[in-house]
Amino acid sequence: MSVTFDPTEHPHRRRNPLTGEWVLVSPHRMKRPWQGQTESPPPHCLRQYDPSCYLCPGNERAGGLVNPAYTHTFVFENDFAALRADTPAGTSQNERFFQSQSETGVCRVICFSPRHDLTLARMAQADIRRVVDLWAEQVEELSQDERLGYVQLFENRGAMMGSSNPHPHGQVWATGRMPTEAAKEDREQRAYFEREGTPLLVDYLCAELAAEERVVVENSDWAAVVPYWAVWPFETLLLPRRPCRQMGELAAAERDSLAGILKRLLTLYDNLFETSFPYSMGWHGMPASGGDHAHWQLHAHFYPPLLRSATVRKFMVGYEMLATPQRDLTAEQAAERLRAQSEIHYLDR
Ligand code: H2U
Ligand code: ZN
Repeated sequence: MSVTFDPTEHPHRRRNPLTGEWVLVSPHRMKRPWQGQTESPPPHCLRQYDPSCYLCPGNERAGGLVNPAYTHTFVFENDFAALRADTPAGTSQNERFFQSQSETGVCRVICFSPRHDLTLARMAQADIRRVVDLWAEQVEELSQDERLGYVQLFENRGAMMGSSNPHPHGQVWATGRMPTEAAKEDREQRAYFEREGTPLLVDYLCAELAAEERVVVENSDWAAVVPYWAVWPFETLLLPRRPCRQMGELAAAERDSLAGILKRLLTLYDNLFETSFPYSMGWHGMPASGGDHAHWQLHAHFYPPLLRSATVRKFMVGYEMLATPQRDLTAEQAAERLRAQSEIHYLDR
């Protein structure tokens, strides 16, 4: 006897329309026991100023330069930059097995606050707004440089995600060529736009707002959803409601409401396991050069590794590395868990 397919019960796969890739969802599997590795939670009670921190105001960095006594945000060229603006052009594209292309670029570090002990979640909304402005400025400035084709803003938050320092900071890397993830999204968004005449993610957000079940937070300009095709347990996608290709196109009111929704989303994250929630996040927007990019819709991805608690993370190993990403908790369940959290930060209660 065959039973009918029920995506809340039965294993299935879901397609990510931004990349064309699939994720395997196994909803029946959440109760499996865990006797593997647990992580140490991040330290509580950091000092507001740490004399040994290379990002705190007035301190010396590894390269010997001294940070100014900055009072809000601060950007500097990465002292150990992975890319250089003066890399000579060259390729070995005729090689069958040993292809290489020179890559030009710029790497900067962005301090979000002079306060060593804060995170974006715990900063005042007006101070998060300054970070939004700085992100937009960096993208605008680097996009002017004709050697640069794509500007990637990101933040590694927490030691679990490889962040080198708890001081609130992110990075910007700009490259001559489109990086892998942006290139996939460019391809899929372009194909959708050519077919439908509207940006993929504008239509997608309309569908999510109508469905409601994966929406985590929303305001007049923005919404965050656990995307239907999420791979990480509590992954979210943050989207503007109106068509907007890049951060520089955001009006003042949209920057304020972005700061507001970021604070709310990150507070839900921290409250979920009552820990400073680790994640890698980053912005994807239209490339820096060539064409009107009407198919592009600005968005931020949040990829947090935690699965069950502050100390049990999801490992992307085995089947994920060799076959396809897999998840147990469904996107709908994850969104419901996040929505159920208080919007008051657990450290402020
Ligand atoms: P994380 O975002 O992974 O924490 O990286 C911080 C960056 O800061 C890292 O790329 C740079 C590192 O190269 N850095 C400096 O530029 N100067 C320093 O004094 C230490 C770290
Ligand atoms: Zn610091």
